[in-house]
Amino acid sequence: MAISGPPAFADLNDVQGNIFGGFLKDHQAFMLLRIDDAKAAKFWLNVLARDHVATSAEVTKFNEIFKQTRARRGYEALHSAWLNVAVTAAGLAKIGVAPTEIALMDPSFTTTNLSDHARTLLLDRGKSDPDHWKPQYRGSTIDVVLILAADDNERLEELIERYSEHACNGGLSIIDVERGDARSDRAGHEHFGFKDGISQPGIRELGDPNGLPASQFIIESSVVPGSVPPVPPGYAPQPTPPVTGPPAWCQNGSYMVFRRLRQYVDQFNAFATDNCPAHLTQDLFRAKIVGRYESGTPLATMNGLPTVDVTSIDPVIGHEDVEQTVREHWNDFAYAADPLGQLMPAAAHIRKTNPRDLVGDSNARRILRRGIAYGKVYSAVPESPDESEAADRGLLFVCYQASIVNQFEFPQQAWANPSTFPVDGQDHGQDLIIGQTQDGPRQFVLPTPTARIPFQNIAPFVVTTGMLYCFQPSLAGLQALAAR
Ligand code: N7H
Repeated sequence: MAISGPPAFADLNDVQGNIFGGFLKDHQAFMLLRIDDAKAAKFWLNVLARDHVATSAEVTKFNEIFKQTRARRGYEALHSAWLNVAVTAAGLAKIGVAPTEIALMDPSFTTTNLSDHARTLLLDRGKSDPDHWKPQYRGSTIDVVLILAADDNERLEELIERYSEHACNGGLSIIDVERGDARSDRAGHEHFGFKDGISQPGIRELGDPNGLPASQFIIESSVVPGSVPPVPPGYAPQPTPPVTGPPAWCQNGSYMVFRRLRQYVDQFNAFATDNCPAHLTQDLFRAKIVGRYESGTPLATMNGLPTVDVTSIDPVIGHEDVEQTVREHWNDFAYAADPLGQLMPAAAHIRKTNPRDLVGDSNARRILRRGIAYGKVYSAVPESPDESEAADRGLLFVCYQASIVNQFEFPQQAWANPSTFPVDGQDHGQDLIIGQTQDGPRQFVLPTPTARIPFQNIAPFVVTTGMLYCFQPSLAGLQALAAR
């Protein structure tokens, strides 16, 4: 079999690897670092960019070869480890980027008080209030985030040790290390039990003719001052035009949103059990909340496939023969055929976060999701305390985009949180996975052919315990920053 790589796209050699490649590793670490010595840190950033940072070209090519090799041999023969680096606005200031330059970047990235921003804009309140976040996220001491990824725990531990020393020698100190580990019992599933990472936007430049332009996820061009038109003899020189775009070193970089989201699995299960209407199975009621069954099968008619049987149990579990066909059409659906949400409720998580054909700008809001689970798998009959509901587990939510305001924040703020979205004069409720309200209690409406069943006063199952807005410069961008 011939090994084929992704198509040529010159910038892939400059863009960091997790952005377009996706590390796809079961073990990842986010090292939260503070810059103590700016000069040493710049030297360290330069060394990282030159010798350590994985590029999107490397990661996409590796992922492609990995898949082909696994398909041919039937086992995972190839291994790799990756490193990427991201910087906060505070970190940029510490290495000497002028406030006037930082001010040209995404306005949410440059916010000086992320806690207030999260509280007022994303509605992180109550248990999610920034006052309750892990202490390291409450100040603005985090300057740099190192993202490490490996296939197994031992290799990741080695990387953490190696790069801790590397960072300390480079004038930084370690504030904390967030560990992410894929579920060992159900690969690719998050802690509530659902398969995750199914719907990702395709990228046109990477060979997907229906994909979105790369410029939606990386800063493609920056407008720099200069270019004063030539002045004919005898005329006064023209003033330099104002800078209107991000600084030049932002080119090929991407904004990384990091949200540490704790999941209360027992509360999610209890809500589903206590409220499941008589005409639905548990499986189906849970699927109505997310928009997909645990297996990933959407509650929507996939083009080219018969209508999903929404009266039965998860159609994929126990039906391995249909799995491949269903997988091929997993994202091939729209909502116009189900305007009232009788198949998939309007407030289902995936319908709120990507309303597809329901709104004109849905594609413009899309993000590249790169999160990973953290904590031990929940058990209703725990054999150790870390399997109990009291243990901390959830999702290290990570996404990349060219604009935090227009992409990550917009769907959370305008779609997931308001009960009135989609706008048709009715209340649909919040997205019960991530939706938040001004004053706590949430609601959810389940449309059926005969009635709209409301559920009221629903406490959150997902609680924010920390967050960061970062920028992941390109390799050239890192070197330009280091050279200042
Ligand atoms: Fe979500 N979940 O397990 O219920 N998400 N998500 N998410 N999410 C998706 O299609 C989940 C979170 C999106 O294109 C699936 O890949 C959980 C945040 C978007 O059709 C599942 C948490 C934001 C999509 C989950 C969480 C989003 C999506 C289906 C937190 C952004 C794609 C699998 C603990 C603000 C929608 C898939 C589309 C899918 C879950 C967080 C956004 C199962 C548990 C914070 C855009």
